[in-house]
Amino acid sequence: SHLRDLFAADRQRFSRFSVVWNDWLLDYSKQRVTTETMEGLLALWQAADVPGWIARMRAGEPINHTEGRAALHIALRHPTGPIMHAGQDVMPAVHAELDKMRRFAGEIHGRHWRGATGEPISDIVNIGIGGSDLGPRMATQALAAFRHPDIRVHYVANLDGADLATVLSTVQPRTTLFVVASKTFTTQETMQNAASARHWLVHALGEAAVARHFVAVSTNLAEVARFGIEPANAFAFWDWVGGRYSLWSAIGLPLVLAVGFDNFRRLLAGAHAMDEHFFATPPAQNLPGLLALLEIWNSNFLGADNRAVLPYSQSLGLLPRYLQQLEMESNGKQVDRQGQALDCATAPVLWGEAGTNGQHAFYQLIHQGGRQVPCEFIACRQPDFDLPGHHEKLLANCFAQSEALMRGKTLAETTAALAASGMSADQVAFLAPYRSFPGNQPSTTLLLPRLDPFNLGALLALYEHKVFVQSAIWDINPFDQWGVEYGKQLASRLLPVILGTASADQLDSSTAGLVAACRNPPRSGRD
Ligand code: G6Q
Repeated sequence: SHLRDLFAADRQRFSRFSVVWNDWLLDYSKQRVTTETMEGLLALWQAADVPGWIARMRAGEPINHTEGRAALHIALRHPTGPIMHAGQDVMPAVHAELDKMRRFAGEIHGRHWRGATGEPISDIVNIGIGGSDLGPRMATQALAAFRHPDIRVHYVANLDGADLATVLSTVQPRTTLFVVASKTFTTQETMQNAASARHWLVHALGEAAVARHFVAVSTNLAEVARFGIEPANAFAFWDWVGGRYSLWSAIGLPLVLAVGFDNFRRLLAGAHAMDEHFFATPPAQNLPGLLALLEIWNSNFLGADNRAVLPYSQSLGLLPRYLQQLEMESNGKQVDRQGQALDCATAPVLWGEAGTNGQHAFYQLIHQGGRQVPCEFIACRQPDFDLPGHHEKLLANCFAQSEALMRGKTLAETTAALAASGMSADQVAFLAPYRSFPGNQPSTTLLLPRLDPFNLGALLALYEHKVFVQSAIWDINPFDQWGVEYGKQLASRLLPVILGTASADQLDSSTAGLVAACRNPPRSGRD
């Protein structure tokens, strides 16, 4: 069926296929589903034992079975009451670490923490990559309206020296604090950037300055000490927190410094509110559950191989990048929990960009490219930066796009419209095929009241749980990442060849050719 026909046949379609949670609205009436489809999808919730998986996660069982670890990020935003892991309540340690973050942020914001020359800190540089970068980086931009006025927070991730060098060119050693964020404290990119930053600081202020200008966030406190960061300046988290699920832990420290601890607390409260909703709500009203099931419908049944996330919020501009890691690293798997190859697709390719910018770039393909591109629109009723005349236009663009993608424009409609504009019959016949739109492109729209710490926390927890529901249905482990580990190993193997201390003999001809071309510029045979 075509979505325009489904809407024409049912005046109640919006109320039938939309859900309200607090002051949020999830409208999935523009998805290609019927009541019958939804009944079938909702049955998957029980068939895959999603309630059982939720119970196992909450009980701290090692559901990350390939690494023998629990996945207890929900504990990081749990306010009171025990959460058990290996026979111990983790909550006292969680709260102690939060308290340490609160005190530290108080010292920086109160200008009590001084750099080696006695000046207060004005710039924070977070050095981390992947899960130790994307979450706080995205959230710092998302909460730009809540930024502390005296503190600028920068993020450096890439091994490419251009990343660190450009940030260092904008800050002063005397007033800069580096946060070295790494769960393992062995990641090549982070260790290289941290060593270069340390060198830059020591060159300007001397070795003794390190204690006032470096703090660390890690589960590996022994390595932190070896790097030369004092235990008092180290913030801990635990192996039951996955990298891409770690924003809520001390990995959120740069965000705390950017927006203050009270706002971080509100972020945690929002995530916890979504946890409670997820745990207690039947699938037909369960926001993470619905998003999970609708994507399974689009990818496993309708054959879509991708999903576009389109926030109509400049502040949420990094959300697609963050979700790329959360969704594709978690569920980009093809081996089930029994070690067998899956015979169905899992996480689709996720991409996206803030609206309205994307409209002037890639939306053309979504409208007329002939591919299925399920779209997820995210909008806020109120703006976070209230410049007169902007927000209503932003919302109009967002809703107009989902409407157009749903309806399309038939050849007959286009022909009539062009004829009415006074065009000649020949011109109309020539142009009409180009100016018609197939429509029937599925989309969901999530309308939030406003972008604030509470709603951001709930939004991110929504996606975490959506990924979890899908992993239960696909029967995969969403908490390991052997592809990332593989990349880490491959680069270490090749480095000695690039440095010229190992031979290229064992390499394939392409890799050997690339290495050789870096040493001696290649020449074209025509020279
Ligand atoms: C996240 C991944 C990966 C990880 C980075 C950084 O879930 O495992 O993105 O976060 O490789 O690792 P470290 O925090 O150990 O430096």
